[in-house]
Order: sequence, then C-alpha cells, then structure tokens
Amino acid sequence: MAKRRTLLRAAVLGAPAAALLAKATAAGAAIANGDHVPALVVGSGYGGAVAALRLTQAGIATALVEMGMAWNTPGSDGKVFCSMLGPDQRSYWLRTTTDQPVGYFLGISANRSITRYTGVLDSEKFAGIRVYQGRGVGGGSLVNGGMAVVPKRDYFTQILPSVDANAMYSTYFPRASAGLGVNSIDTAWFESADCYRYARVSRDQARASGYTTTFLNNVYDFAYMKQEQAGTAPRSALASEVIYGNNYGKRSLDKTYLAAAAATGRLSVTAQHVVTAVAPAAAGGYSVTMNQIDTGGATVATKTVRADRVFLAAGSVGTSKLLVAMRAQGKLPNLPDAVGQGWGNNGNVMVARANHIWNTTGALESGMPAMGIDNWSDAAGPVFAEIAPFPAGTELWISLYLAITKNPNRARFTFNTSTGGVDLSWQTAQNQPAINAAKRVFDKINKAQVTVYRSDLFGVNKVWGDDLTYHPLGGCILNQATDNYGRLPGYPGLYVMDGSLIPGSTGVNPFVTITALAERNIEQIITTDLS
Ligand code: FAE
Repeated sequence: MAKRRTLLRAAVLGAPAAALLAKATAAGAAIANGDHVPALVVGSGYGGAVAALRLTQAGIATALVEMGMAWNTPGSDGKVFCSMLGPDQRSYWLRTTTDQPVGYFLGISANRSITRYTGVLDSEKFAGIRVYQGRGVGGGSLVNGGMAVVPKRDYFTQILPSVDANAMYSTYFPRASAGLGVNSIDTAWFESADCYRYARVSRDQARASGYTTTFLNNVYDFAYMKQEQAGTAPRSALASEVIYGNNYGKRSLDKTYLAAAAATGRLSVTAQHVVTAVAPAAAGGYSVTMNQIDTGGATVATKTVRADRVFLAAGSVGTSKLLVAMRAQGKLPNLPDAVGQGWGNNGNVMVARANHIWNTTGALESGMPAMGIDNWSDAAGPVFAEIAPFPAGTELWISLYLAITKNPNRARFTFNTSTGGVDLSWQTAQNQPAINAAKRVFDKINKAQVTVYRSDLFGVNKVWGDDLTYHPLGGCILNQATDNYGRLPGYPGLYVMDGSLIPGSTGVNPFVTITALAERNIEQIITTDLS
C-alpha cells in the first residue's frame, strides 16, 4: 500500500514518469504477432489504466493495447493537441469534417473540413445518438473536462446495490481520487478570476432562482491554472483547450495511473491497434486478434497473440460492441443475454441561455468547469447541471450547461448480420425525460431572470442538445452480465473493467465512479484469481 501511494505521487508530480511511459510505448515495446503474454488490457481509459497499474504492481507483466495514438509528439505548431477554436486533423477520429457538440451558431453549421486522421475525439454515430469518446493512450482522460465528482451515496447504492458502499466510500473513492490527482479550486481565487466569470454569472442566476450550486473538483491542476491567469505559464485551459486535448495542466491518465504503471518496468503499451476478436485459445487463455492501423485508419498488419488473462477496458461502447460481436460470431458463444443490455446516456442533455446585454460572461473562459447546479434532490426530476464553458475567445452572452438527469430509458447493442457491425437501439426520443427534467430547472431560471433559451446552437430552432452524450455507461452491467467483480461467466480469466459495468447512470460525471469501481474489482481479482 505504501509502495502504491509512493508510485502514484511520483507519477502525478513527475515528468520522469511520463518519460517511462513514452519508453513503454516505444515502437520496440509493441506487441508482436504470436506473442504470449500473462495479461492483456484492451483500452487505456480509466478501467484499463487502473488494471494496468495494479497488475504491474502485483508483479504481472502487462500488455496494454489501445486503438488511438500515443499523443506524445508535438505537431508542426509545437503542440501535441489542437485547440477548440482551431480544430485540425488532430481533433477528430477518422472524419473529414468536425462534429462539434455545439455544432451551430446563429443556426449556421460551425463545423469545418479536416483531413481524415486518427484524431483524439471520436463522435461515434448510432441511429439515435452521437457518443463522444476519447481515442488515444489515456482514453477519455485526454479529452474530458476533468471534473472529478463522487456520486451521491444514496444514488450509488440504488444503481449498484450489490456493491458494498461502505468500502467504496471509505476505501475505493479516496484511492481513485488520490490516483487521479484530484484537486479543489481555491474558492477565493474563483471569485476574482476573469476566467470563471461565466461560472459566477450562471451561479448567481441559479441561486437567485432558488437553486443550490456546488464547486466541482477537477484533475486539472488549479495551481497551474492560476499561473495561466496570471500570465506566468503557457495557457491551456485558458487557451480554449478542452475536448481535443490539453497541452498543459491536465493530469490525464498518461501522467498518473499509466505513468505509474510504466514506472514498474512491467508495462508495454501498443498504440494504434484495434482489437477485433477475443476467443478461448486451444493452448489455454485467450487468443486476441488486432489490426494495426496507420493514421488514416487503414490496416497495415493483423496480429494474433495469446494472453492468459484479458481485461476488457475499451469503454462502455467498445467493450459492449466487442462482446456482442464475439457472442454472435460464435467466438464467445456462452456469454449471457445480459451482455449488450442496459446501456444509458447518464441522462445527458445540453442547453444554453441568452444573457442580458449588461450581464457579461467574459471573453476569457476556462475550459475546465468548476461549478454545478445541484437539484438532484428534486424527486420530480433530478438534475445535476455542470456550468459549462463556451470558450470562444469573445463575449457571447451565453450560459451553457451539460445537464445530467435521471433518465430511466435504456438501450441494447445487437449484432447486425448484414453490416457485420453492432447497432445500438437508442432512439433520440428516449431522451425526452432528460429534457423534461432540465426544462423544469432552466424554465424557472429563465422566468426569474427574464431570459430566454438559445435556439441556434444545436441546430436551427433547436433548444436542446439531446442527440449526444459524453457519458456512455452500461452494456455489460456488474452482477448481471458479469459477476460482482467484472468476471465474465463461463470464461475464466476474461474480465470487464470499464464504464460498461455501470447501469446507464451515475447521477454525476462518471470517471471517478469508473475508476473507483475498477480499483475495487481489480483488488479482488488479483487477490483471488492471480495470487
Ligand atoms: P474510455 O476512457 O473511453 O477508454 C476506452 C479506451 O479504449 C479508449 O482509449 C478507446 O480508444 C479504446 N478502445 C476502444 N475500443 C478498442 C478496441 N477495439 N481496441 C483497442 N482499444 C479500444 O473508457 N467524465 C467525468 O467524470 N468528468 C468530466 O469532466 C468529463 N468530461 C467529458 C468530456 C468529453 C468531451 C467526453 C468525451 C467525456 C467526458 N467525460 C467526463 C466522460 C469520461 O471521459 C468517460 O466516462 C470515461 O473516459 C470512460 O472511461 P472508460 O474507462 O469506461
């Protein structure tokens, strides 16, 4: 335990640990066709990073395979990532136009042409929803807003009743927060900083309309942000950087869990490899097939390796799609029906309000949100609304929100025999409960403030951003599709580690829950299956 803490602290603070990750990711470390490894982790987001760290610390050589890029090499502009205001090929995963979550301005498309490239943000389109996901070594941590929110305990016990909440709140949430490098904003600084004027404006309006607001912890280094605001450090959060990556300041997983795993000397990281199949191997363990891709997305090699144990951490969508396809193709035929079911969007809906001309939100907006409106206790429509930035670099008189609601609707993944792909049954209309709940809050704020909705940002005359989610959850639910620790029944040594375990909703931004649950599960798995 002491060793674990030391490694994590070193990783959060240290550039040398990042260099070790670069070494673990170097071309020579990549997995080769025919390799036999003790443990293989598919995907390098929260679930994968926790698995990689705890397995390597337990002495197990671990191969991590990630479909996205390593994101450790600057482009011709000297930056690893592009900003929100100047999206280039680095922004999107294999698209020729951007697909911005707030895709319109004054009803006109704000998207632009880009070169097709394995960029860092995927907008994966299903019939009724666009699912935004990070692609690269670090998964969603590369692109997300860094908000590190522990779910409300009574809601956690509702969504995951088979999990001991005492253990979660006393051990695993604190462990996750420490490992992620979570920090709190200096509230006095918040009150004076130009870059949070937008949040103060929304807070004051919410409070004046009868709502409670709360500060949100983050993994972005707030001490660094202070330096950005003071003009003494290169800007990232204050240079409109978020969703396409942050060049500075953010403690993404490559700087925390993954760097600590690399520091053990037992981790290899193979980027730009898409896992396409997992099946029991005749010689024992699992045969894992993957396509190595170039930056245009074309397959340049196919590799098959054998792993004694496989930890699926490809995210809610990635893991669910892979398992549903493997069951349909007869490679993992005994997976239970529950695999592919129970998917939800964490009740996500976006909305914006137009402020009065005298109520400015400021030209400088930190890309990292620091405050939310907490109306979760409203039984008629619980809402936890993040006060989101709109960092356009100019005054726009806009208050933007990402509302997390308690939408009970769920969807399932099914294999499509004609396309060979996996479909998601979610229909846009299933998000109506989210709109209804958010509308209760924002109608009341608009009424009290004598303001109106913006109807030009999500389409023409469209108030609600209801066809997208940042928070895919479920598809392989704990204690239903897996046992109570993520083991897939009938397939010893095959585990699920990521957001697919969580039944469609956490009531808050999900990565702390995903990380803490992964910490709980991997501890049990190492103790009982690997010792
Ligand atoms: P995830 O982080 O998505 O990692 C899965 C990894 O697997 C990815 O790197 C994939 O590229 C990789 N992968 C998928 N399929 C394959 C395959 N077949 N072969 C190889 N690799 C594969 O999964 N959450 C918060 O709590 N706070 C926030 O502020 C926040 N803001 C967000 C903002 C944006 C723009 C987005 C997109 C998400 C945000 N989230 C936020 C959600 C959060 O990032 C997400 O819940 C977690 O990243 C999910 O973690 P997982 O480990 O499940």
